[in-house]
Amino acid sequence: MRLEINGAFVELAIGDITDETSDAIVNAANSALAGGSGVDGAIHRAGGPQIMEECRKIGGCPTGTAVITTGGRLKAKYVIHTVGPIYEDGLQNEPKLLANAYKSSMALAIKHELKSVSFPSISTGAYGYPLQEAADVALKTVAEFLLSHGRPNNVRFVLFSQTAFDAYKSALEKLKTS
Ligand code: AR6
Repeated sequence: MRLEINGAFVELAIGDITDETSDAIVNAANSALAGGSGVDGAIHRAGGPQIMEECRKIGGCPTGTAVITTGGRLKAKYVIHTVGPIYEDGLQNEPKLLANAYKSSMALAIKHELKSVSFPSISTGAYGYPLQEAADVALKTVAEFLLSHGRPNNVRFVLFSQTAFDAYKSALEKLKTS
């Protein structure tokens, strides 16, 4: 499923993000860049130790910001590590922090002249962000970014389950009609 925005494409897929061939895949990291479970664990396992070596040198990544490392053994050349908010009650600035995580990642992709970037569903696993709300924030933020920048040319959301795919599909359909 795909939507064109300002000459760029937003695409939804079901799959494992570590198989992506985009220029960069985005990691749902923690602010210590210490590695962990979920997509973070999968990326470090598939990409090998070089990614963690660079993370250690960088040292950390405050919530809502992003940093870039090698993709190590991954097909993707780079990993953009971003940190979404831990969801508490929705009143702790969570939507803004989640939007900032997507914006920072997109800005870093442009800075490095990357044409394609693949995102997981940030904050919706261990960090507990309600899936549909997170999907709405993710797609609205990416659409707004593409409207003003027109790049990166291809933004893919790689969802790990049919449920996640359906939530993002519904968010994409809302965008089409807005
Ligand atoms: N490919 C695509 N999506 C995946 C994959 C994969 N291989 N594996 C899991 N997901 P989470 P968070 C989905 O918990 O909520 C870590 O310990 C998963 O189904 O990975 O941002 C970090 O170190 C879910 O929908 O990230 C942090 O401490 C989504 O990815 C913390 O978890 C995000 O789930 C970050 O939590």
